[in-house]
Amino acid sequence: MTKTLKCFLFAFLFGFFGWNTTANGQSWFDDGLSPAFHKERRQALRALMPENSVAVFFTNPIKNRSNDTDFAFRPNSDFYYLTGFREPNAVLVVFKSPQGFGNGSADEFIFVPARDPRTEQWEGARLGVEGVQEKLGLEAVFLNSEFMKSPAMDLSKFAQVLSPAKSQTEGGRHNATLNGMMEVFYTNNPSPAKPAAMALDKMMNQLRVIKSEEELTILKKAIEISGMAHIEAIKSIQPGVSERAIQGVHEFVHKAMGAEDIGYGSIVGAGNNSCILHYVDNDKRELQDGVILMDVGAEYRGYSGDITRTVPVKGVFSKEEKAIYEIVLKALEAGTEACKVGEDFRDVGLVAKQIIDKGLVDLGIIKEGERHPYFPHGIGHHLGLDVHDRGAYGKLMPGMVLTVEPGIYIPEGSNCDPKWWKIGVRIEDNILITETGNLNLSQFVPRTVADIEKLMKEDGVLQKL
Ligand SMILES: [Mn+2]
Repeated sequence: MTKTLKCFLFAFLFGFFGWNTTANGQSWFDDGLSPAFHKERRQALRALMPENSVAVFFTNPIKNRSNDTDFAFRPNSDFYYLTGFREPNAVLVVFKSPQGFGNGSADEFIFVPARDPRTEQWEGARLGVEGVQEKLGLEAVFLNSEFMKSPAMDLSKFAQVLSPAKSQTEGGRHNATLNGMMEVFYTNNPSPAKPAAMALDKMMNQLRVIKSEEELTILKKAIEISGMAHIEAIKSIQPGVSERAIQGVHEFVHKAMGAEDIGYGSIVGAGNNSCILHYVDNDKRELQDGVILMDVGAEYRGYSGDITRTVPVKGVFSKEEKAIYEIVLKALEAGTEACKVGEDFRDVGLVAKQIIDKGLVDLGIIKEGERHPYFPHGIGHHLGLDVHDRGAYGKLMPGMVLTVEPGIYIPEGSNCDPKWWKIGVRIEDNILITETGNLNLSQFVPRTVADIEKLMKEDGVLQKL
């Protein structure tokens, strides 16, 4: 939209309808985590912080997509976890112990954007200072324009200023070059806005790795939606379909069931594309045969599901596809079984790898003891606000939610009989560790050969259009 058009529309809409202050839900979720949850988590963080320290969290930057339009904003997960606030340009400051300011004292400050009719007309309602106090329960709330002016923001008196690694704030490893340039810039042009960077990673890992009942309720909903989408997609697959249409079925079900977003770029790859681990182009059309691998999850109130199913385009597995599939399924079942309190997650990976290695030897795809490239990734990861969630990988504890996702990928040109080429199979479930064992939260999505072939006989939403 051009600036001129924007100005015209603004004048038009503002002139006729005035300023509507009804919140559109962008600022916070009224059915997400509760203010009490966020408050308790800030208290838990405080308990882990060293004496005379302060922790500073910036939410995510806004990323430009094209000319004057931006990517949809998503808050930084740590920031959201501690506050529930979903607007950009915000800073949270958590003190180990209360700090005096004005006539009182507080052990945490939050700095947020000001309310502004012009901006809200375009981008939706903001909470502002009063809104954050009322809806999110934070008490010491200031405008972000006050951040560096506030006398209490002189952080030099603290023994430690904790803040996330700069690369995390700015968007991860793919921004390494940009971040490096910014680092050089900030070194040569010291900015008072940049506190000494010390990673809060370990503390946040410890807090976020165990899910509370309140989080589990939301995470289970995200997984339920993701699973329902898989079932509808599996039913919709038949010869002639495109990867994109199947992606659309997943994301349609997500939206229809109330998910606000996808948890990560949807992966829908058929034939040789099933062998590309993070394939997100999804642009192959007129699928006729082979397998189609779908690694797709919905994001619901910030939490992501992460389910993978691999099914035959024709509705029936070929002999070779079935042979590979059965090995991966066996590895999934053994890996899931091994997910118990006190077990080491790395051992879960070894259990699955041994089954895959033996299966490949039995089929003559590799020789005994041969190193091979057909299972190149880890067995799984923590799942939560981030699809690859925070947390160390060691002994399993109750309240952890992890994925188990073995796979075998044999791309065209591999060093084996060409009859195995273009078969990529991954099966992924979401596992909650309990006191007595585990709960497979994506159990309801069919995964055996028989159950998948049976489900594929049904019509899906694509056939009903
Ligand atoms: Mn995964």
